[in-house]
Amino acid sequence: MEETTFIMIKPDGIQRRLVAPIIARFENRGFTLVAIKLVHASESLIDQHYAELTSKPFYPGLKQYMLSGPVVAMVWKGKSAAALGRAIVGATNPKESAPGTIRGDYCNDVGRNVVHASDSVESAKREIALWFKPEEIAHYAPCDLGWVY
Ligand code: RTP
Ligand code: MG
Repeated sequence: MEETTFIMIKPDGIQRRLVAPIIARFENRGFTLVAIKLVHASESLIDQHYAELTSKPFYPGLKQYMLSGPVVAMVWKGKSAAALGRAIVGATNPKESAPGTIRGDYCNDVGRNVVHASDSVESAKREIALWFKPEEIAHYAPCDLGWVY
């Protein structure tokens, strides 16, 4: 089913010049970019984004990492975008992130894992509303020649 998901390139992804390769993976998989911006997040935005994790022992380090530089916030649209977005990003634990996934190709530390993907359709809706105003989401039909995706 056609869905949207929230994908974010974390500060280390930008510092490591991985913006274009990460975007390419979503384009290559046939997803359509409908929103994108570079944001240096506020503390409150990160607290809201990771609201479920604020009591975890690793949260202070996670927050410091997420505030250490700008991030690229994006909304991607396509079939099963939330589930496939997670598959493209790969597992949280570096020992389980398979080669071929973004994390499996670029990361070996859970605390420096380059990219975020919404973990469900419901999380995607919440995160998109948190990071984007409705008018920042583009509504357009990708050129469909009948044989591209
Ligand atoms: P994300 O939300 O960033 O896409 O990551 P995720 O779903 O794969 O993992 P989640 O459980 O939501 O955790 C969010 C981020 O917190 C950091 N983390 N550190 N044990 C640890 O030190 C630990 N566990 C999680 C990671 O940066 C993870 O992406
Ligand atoms: Mg998560």
